[in-house]
Amino acid sequence: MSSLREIAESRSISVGTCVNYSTWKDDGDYRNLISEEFNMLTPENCLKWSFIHPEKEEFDFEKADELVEFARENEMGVTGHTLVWHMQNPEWLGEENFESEEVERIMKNHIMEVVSHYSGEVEAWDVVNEAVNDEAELRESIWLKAMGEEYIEKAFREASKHCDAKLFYNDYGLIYDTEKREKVHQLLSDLLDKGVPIDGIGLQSHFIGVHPTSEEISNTIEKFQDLGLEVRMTELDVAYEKGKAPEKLEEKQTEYYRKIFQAYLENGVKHLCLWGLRDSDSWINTFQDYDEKYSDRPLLFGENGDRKKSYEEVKDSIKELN
Ligand code: 9MR
Repeated sequence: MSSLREIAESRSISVGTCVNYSTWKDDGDYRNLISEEFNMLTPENCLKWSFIHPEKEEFDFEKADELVEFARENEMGVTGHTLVWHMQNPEWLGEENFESEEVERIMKNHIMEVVSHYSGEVEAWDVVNEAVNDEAELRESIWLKAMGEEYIEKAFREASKHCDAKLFYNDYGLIYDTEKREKVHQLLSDLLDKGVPIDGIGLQSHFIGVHPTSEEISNTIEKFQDLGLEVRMTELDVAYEKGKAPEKLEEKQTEYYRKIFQAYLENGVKHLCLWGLRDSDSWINTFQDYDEKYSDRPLLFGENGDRKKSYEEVKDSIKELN
C-alpha cells in the first residue's frame, strides 16, 4: 500500500510534520515513520533562539544540523521555524537591559547567522511568528518594545538578504478569529505595499477545542491569496475539549481531518504540515494544563505508530486531487 508521502508526491503535494529532536535521536521507529510517511519536516524547537543562540556570542547549530542532514538524506524539504518570536527566547536576551539599537543589531545578526547557515537547505522560513495577540493587537515583545512595528519589516528585509528561501509570516487563530484575521491581513497588506519581501502566510491549524467550517477555512485562504501570498497549512492538530469531546471521538475527528485537508487542497494549498507525529508526541501533552483540558489523541498516528482512520482519510483526500 502506498504511503502518505507517495500519494502526496504523485500529486506534487508536500506533507510534513514537526520533528522533536530528542525523540528523533532516541527513537528509531519515530525516525523511520517520519521518512516513510512525510516529504517535509519542521524542527519543532531546535531552531528557536533558546536552542540555537544560547549565549549572546554563541550559536549552537548542532541539533538542527542533524535534522537538516536527515531531511537531506531522505529527500525531504525543511521549513525553518522560527526567526523572530516572543517565546522560547534565551534568558540572556531579557536579562541585560539592552538599548533599542542593540536589540535591533542582535535581531539582525541572529537572522543573518541562522539564515545564511541554512541557505540552500531550508526551503521556507517562518520569519515572524505570532506577532498579533488574541486581542488583535500587536503583541508585546522585546522586539516591539525596542523597534516598534517596524521590527516585522526589518526582520523580513534582513532574511531576504541572506537566502533564497521563501519567507513566511506564521500565526494561529486566523481561521476562526475574524478580528485577528483582519488585523494580520491589514498588517501584511501594508507591508506588501511597502515592498517588504514576504512570500506567504502559514496558517497554523491548532484546532484545539475550536472546529472551523470548511467555508471558514476556504474564505481565510482566499483572503490571503488575494494579496498575492502563498498560503501554507502549518501546525495542524485536532483536539476536542474534554467534557465536550464527542462520544464517537475517532469518527468525528476522522471526518474533520478529511474536511480540513479537502478545504486546503481545493484552494490550491500545496504544503500541509502536522504539528506532531504520534498522539503521544503532541505538544498538548506537556503544555501548561492543556492535557487536562483537551483530548489526548490529536494526530494521525497512535502512540505505537499505528495508522489511525484519520490517516487513511487524509490520504484519500489527497488521492482525490487530479
Ligand atoms: O511544540 C512546541 C512545544 O514543544 C514547545 O514547548 C512550545 C513552547 O511554546 O512550542 C510548541 O510549538 C509551538 C510553535 O512553535 C508555535 N505555534 C504554537 C506551537 C504549539 O504551542
